[in-house]
Amino acid sequence: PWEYAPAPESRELADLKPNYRLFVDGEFVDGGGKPIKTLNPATEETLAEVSSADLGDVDRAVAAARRAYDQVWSRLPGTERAKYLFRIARLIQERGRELAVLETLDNGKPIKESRDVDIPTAAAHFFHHAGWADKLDHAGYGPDPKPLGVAGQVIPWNFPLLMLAWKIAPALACGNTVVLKPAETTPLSALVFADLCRQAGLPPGVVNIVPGAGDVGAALVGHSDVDKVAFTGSTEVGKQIQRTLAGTGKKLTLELGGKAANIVFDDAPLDQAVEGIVTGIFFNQGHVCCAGSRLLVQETIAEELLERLRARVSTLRVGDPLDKNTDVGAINSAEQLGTITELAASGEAEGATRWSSPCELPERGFFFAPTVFSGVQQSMRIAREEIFGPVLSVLTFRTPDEAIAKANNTPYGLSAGIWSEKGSRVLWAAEKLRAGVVWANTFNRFDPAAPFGGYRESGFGREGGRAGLEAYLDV
Ligand code: TXE
Repeated sequence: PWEYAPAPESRELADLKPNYRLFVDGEFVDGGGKPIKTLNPATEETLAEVSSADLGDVDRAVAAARRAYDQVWSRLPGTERAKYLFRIARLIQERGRELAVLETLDNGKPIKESRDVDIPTAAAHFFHHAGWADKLDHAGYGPDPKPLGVAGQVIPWNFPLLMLAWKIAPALACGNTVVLKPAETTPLSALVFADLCRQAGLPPGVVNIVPGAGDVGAALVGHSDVDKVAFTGSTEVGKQIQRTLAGTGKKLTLELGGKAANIVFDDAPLDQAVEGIVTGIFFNQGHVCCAGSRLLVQETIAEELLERLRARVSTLRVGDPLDKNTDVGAINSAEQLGTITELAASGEAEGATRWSSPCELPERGFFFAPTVFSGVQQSMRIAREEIFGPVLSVLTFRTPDEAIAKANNTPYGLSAGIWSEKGSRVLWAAEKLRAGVVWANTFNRFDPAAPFGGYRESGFGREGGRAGLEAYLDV
């Protein structure tokens, strides 16, 4: 819904290079950590060398956030905070092309996705929360609902700018200040965002960005002067953070992995379902926590659906992420490519039938052909573990009850999809599915007004909507 304004001519990507440093107290500064080399995963070339934080830098960033909280941000009326959020949202739009290209270079995602999904949805998130900032007093929380203080936020590499927006927009809207650590393989758009905060005239210290590896994240979330922790990433690290924070009284939200079921009933509109299945698993190379990675299809239509699915997947263009026609880009890192390769091999070894798109993969860069496994059993690793890549596991069911039982047979519970023309069946299934988000006859749709978050090992707390605000307020 948000239109692009042309990027200012003067802001060539090269001009930004000097700013690939930490952003602390409104300034770009060199960090004490070992610099991070970030690659273009589509070419394996070094994109930029980014200064990394050490523990002293984390201290300085948290202190700056505390000062900004005490002296400026928590004292500003909501109407004033709203203006800053609006300005940031507009600047994301104005610098949308620059951000989209940078995101695609650093992450490997197709430019049509960064251009049409990541960047506009990030802007939408700031617009939405700008709208909340001056209405919190009237939202039924009582007068003057209190912000929590300094938020320590750690984000992953799959949607670098969008995850930043999900974290920073509600925090600022409610009057908190922020120290955010981007993922080590995708730090660049967060630093352009920092530049954009300066451009917006945001008071120094309200937003601080500290690139670094997991040790920097651990130092940040464990810091004694951080009041609220928000983490998106692996279930393993999420559990570790939960253990670290036990007994500290800090507020915590975790958005972790998933193994979503995408359920196709025999009365589903099949062509529409095929599109939804493709979006569900091949969007962003499957690097999506809510990806529809388990397709559950009713036995009577399984053969026909699979045939149509394979034909459709064969048409996906895999390759250069900067090409506007590319559907599936590069895997973000050699490490992630290794994980996907290993899990796919386990699927074959455990007896599932492997089919891969006949596409030609580029010689350089980290690429993986879109792959569909059929004949998958619930006990197989590819049915249980998060692959986080363009690999779909297809299981079948006979009755609706069996579909629900299989869908819920996972320690995760982030999302699910239902394909059926029958409204009563959709409502019945949505109620039975243990998942934070249930899509019906669509998949992977995001809206800042809709709360997003998991059940069980997918984490707790919500981002977006009113529930997302409450994670940053004492009500
Ligand atoms: O995640 P990590 P990784 C899943 C996905 C993927 C797997 C591993 O299955 O294959 O996790 O990915 C920071 N304290 N998801 O290794 O390590 C780290 O620097 C504090 C699903 O990239 O969890 C980065 O900024 N922070 C997921 C962030 O945590 C720590 C998205 C995520 O990295 C830390 C990503 C520590 N001890 C991966 N250790 C989703 N829910 O969307 C690392 N970090």
